[in-house]
Amino acid sequence: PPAKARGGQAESGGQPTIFSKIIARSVPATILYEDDKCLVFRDVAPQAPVHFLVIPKRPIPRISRVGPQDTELLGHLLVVAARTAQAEGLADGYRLVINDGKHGAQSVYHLHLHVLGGRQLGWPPG
Ligand code: DGP
Repeated sequence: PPAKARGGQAESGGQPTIFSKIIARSVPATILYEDDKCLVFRDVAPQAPVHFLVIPKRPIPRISRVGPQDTELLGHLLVVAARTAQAEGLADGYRLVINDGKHGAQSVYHLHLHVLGGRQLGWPPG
């Protein structure tokens, strides 16, 4: 069956996620970029030849929870995503995805941008 045919996980109430452990380096990841506000690392279950995640260090659980105070941070994540895509050689294009909640098939409740590329992607997504 396609990955995530069962839908996403329910949000579990502000608990730290595996991504907090990746930020703290207590869980290993292949890190592509880091600064004081964000971390970029390869997805452990890549859905394309290039698949990495851009996360804020501050653990916002999901995109539907952001507020006006997050505007600058969200812009920064997009700029870092685009710069890292360029560094990864995705000159023919790529896709940015943010999954939100159950219907969005979100499984980790620490906001993250997926960047997928390196092959022709289909549209619409499942
Ligand atoms: P989402 O379904 O949008 O919440 O995506 C979560 C992504 O996180 C999923 O593509 C797999 C990835 N992921 C989950 N656990 C780990 C991990 O421990 N390490 C890394 N590198 N990626 C992970």
